[in-house]
Amino acid sequence: MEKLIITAAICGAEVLKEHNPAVPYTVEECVKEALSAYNAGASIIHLHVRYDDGTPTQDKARFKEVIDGIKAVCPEVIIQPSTGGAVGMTDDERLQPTELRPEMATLDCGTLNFGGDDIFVNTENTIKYFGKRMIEWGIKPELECFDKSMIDMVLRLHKKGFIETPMHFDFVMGVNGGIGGDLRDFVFLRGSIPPDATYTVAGVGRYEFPLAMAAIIDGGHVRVGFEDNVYLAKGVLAKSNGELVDKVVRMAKELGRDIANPAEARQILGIKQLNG
Ligand code: KMH
Ligand code: ZN
Repeated sequence: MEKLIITAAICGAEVLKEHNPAVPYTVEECVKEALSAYNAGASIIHLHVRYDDGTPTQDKARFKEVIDGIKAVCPEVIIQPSTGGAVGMTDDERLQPTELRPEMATLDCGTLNFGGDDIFVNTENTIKYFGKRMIEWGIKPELECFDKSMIDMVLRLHKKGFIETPMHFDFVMGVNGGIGGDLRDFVFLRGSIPPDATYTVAGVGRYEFPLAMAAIIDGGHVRVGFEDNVYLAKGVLAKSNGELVDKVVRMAKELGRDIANPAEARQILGIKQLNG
């Protein structure tokens, strides 16, 4: 079976130190968390950035500071900035980190309720705009799908030339407003992507490790990290993103699945252009 790519979503835009004091805000904290995840076996860092007080930002300069810091300590890791940012940001605000020409970036593939009164807006035109930018600039999109309808959107926009193959999906499962995180939901999404596509699964909260297990068995890939879940086990806060990655590595080892390093991850995902 293909080696397992582990993505660490180290920070997110919504999770706070109140949820887990190890959630990183400062540049130094982000670098430390990225390094802990990389040392544990992550080959991709999915990156949001914050100001020092925890406020999420898509500011290009802040991204550059954090990316430079991460590259100084683990130069080979793949850095995947978010273009989702936080609810309420404009398209151009969200796209700022793509100006740094990263190898990868997320591309959110539909609109959904996002807890309480929030709506995470990704209109068809937004997705086309982001998709076109990523093709032009040689950035591999991670196609974030929070529901089955978003996979259908991807397949339609691929036919229209806004998304290229080979496609790499991220099933984000268990967000209030998106698809749930049960095994039947996973099987439904997994069976809805083209045979030559790759995927990673990001289970939110209590779904993180059961869905990781399903993807390990299925030959898919796994995302973990504070953005999705702050617990190592029920009632036990993770001390670092590295602890969450390490748990996935242990699960994979038990099941006989080897872990991909960043060079192997690039090969599996068909990342040709070493941007950034
Ligand atoms: N923070 C969410 C509203 C992404 O990174 O592209 C969006 C998000 C998706 O986290
Ligand atoms: Zn994100």
